[in-house]
Order: sequence, then C-alpha cells, then structure tokens
Amino acid sequence: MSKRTLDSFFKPSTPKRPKIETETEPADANADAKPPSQHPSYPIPIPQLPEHIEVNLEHGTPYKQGQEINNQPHLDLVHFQPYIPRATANEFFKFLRRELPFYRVRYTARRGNVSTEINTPRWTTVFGIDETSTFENGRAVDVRTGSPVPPTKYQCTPRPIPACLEILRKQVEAHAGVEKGYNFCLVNYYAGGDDSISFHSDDERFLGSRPNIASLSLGGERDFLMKHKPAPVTGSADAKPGATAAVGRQIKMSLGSGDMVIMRGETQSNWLHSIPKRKGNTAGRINITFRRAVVPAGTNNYYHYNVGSGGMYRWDDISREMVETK
Ligand SMILES: O=C(O)CCC(=O)C(=O)O
Repeated sequence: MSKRTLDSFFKPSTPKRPKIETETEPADANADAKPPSQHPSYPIPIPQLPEHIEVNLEHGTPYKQGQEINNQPHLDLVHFQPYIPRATANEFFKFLRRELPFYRVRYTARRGNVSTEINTPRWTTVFGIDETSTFENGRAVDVRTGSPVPPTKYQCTPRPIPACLEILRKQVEAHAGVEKGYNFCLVNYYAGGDDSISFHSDDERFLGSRPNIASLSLGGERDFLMKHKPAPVTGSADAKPGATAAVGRQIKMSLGSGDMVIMRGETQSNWLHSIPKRKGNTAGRINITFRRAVVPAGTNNYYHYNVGSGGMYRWDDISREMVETK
C-alpha cells in the first residue's frame, strides 16, 4: 500500500475508526494493484483486497467493542455488533463471494452399520494447516525439523490462507486475546434460507481443549441458535439409565453484516450452535471462522468436509448464482 494513499486516509492522530466508509471503489483503486495470491494448491489465483477494504479492516476494527455474554452455564461468548463497519462488511462479502473457489461437498456419514449420503447444505471452502506444519515461501514444512512435509503426511493438499483473508485473520487474532494464533480459516456461503448448518459443536479433539473460535458474518442477516447439550441426570434414585435433562435457555442471535461472535472457554464442550433454514430468505451470507488445529487430523478433516473431491464452484454475476467451473 503506498504511503501517499495511507496518508490520505489518516492523519497521525486519527482515532481508530476510519473517516471514509464507502460502498463504491475509489476511481484509482487498481492504480497500484498488488499481484493476486497464487499457490499450486489453489485452483485459481485469489486477488488482493481492494485497498479501501484493506484500510478499513486494518484501521476500522473493532468498529464496536465486544460485549461478553456469560450469563448461562458454561457459556463464554464475546459479541461484536459489528466488528467490521457495515458498508465495508458488505463490500468484503461481495469480494469474497466473487473471488473464492467454493465447493458443495458430498460425503458418506457412517454410524455403526448405517451409511448415509450427506449433501452439505451450503457452499464451503477452507485454508490453513495445523500447528505441526507451517508454510515457508509457499512450501508446507514440518515445524520441528523445517523439512518439507512428506506427501504421506496429509490426505489432502493444504492451502495457505490467501492475503485477502490473512489481513482479517491478523486483526481478529489481535482482538480475540488468543494465546496461540489461528491457523485455519473456514468459509461458508449460504445462498439463501434453504442453506443452513445443523446443530453441532466444534469440540473435536484436534482443536485441543477450550478452543477459541471467532465467527464473522458478512452479507444477509441470519439467525444463530445456541442450546446447551443435555446433561446426564445424576443424584436421583428414580432416574432411568442414560437419562438427560435440559440445561439453560436456548439463545437466538440475529447476526448482521460485520457482526462477530467469539466462542471460547467451555462453550464448545457444552453448547451446540446452528444456522437454521429460513423459508423465503433470499439474501446471500458468508460466514468466516478462524480456529487453531493442533494435529494433522484437523487438517485432514477440514479439507475433507470443506473442499472434498467434487467440482469447484464460482460466483457468476450474470446468473447471480454459484456455477460449477471446470
Ligand atoms: O454460519 C455460521 O454462523 C456458523 C458456522 C459454523 O457453525 C461452523 O462453520 O462450524
């Protein structure tokens, strides 16, 4: 970013919030455009953020301070309303929808002897690598030895976080108070109210204990539901074996463009969350989560469920939908 352009946004004493928040790109936005992020693992080059979005992310966040929500058992949230100024968030939404490769992953879920074919009800994509490896000059290397990771280490080809998301990762990390940084960025695109994610918790062992997950919303507003996992009934002579009881009250938050929820502490081991289907909702929405995976199982899992082995989709601005791209 050129000093001249930065100076035009800020004086040395300017408070954190940027003065300019615009829905349209300045005329000279591409005058000194940086080259896109490229990597052998990317199916397409991923452009750099337009400079005015980058400036607003770096200097305009958090737009509002986060509010702690911890008024129910095991609940530990921080809610930023919004984290990114709304107009910037809407532009960032359009940029990511247009520029990222997306996937509609199908997989087989096995429970005992029963196999079920699952069509993930949203578009997904993922970048990152667990903490046993890192990218050095674009090459995945073992953190301990510094040697390139052998091809047998992962069942997938890990993708480095592109510059346009790396800028956001650094900002969120600085405001989330995490001990160790986020090494994964998962992106969901919900085309409308038929797209959803069912109740689940991000409590896999590959995230370690008490995972800190930052979840950012861009674009259309959607309900975010949380409910406590049922607790085993103990201390009652009448309780049937395996009996459970409800704990706490269900939470419904309406997440708008630029809002961010950080889930931390005991939240994931005790609470479930979902984005339910909403008939008639036609607004597209992107959700970005930042997490830290601690072992290779995390890398394998995230690429399996968020890239998979099917075709790639890209946003088509004429038909205004995701289109499979060869
Ligand atoms: O879209 C959201 O807000 C939730 C996403 C989510 O729960 C997940 O990616 O695990």
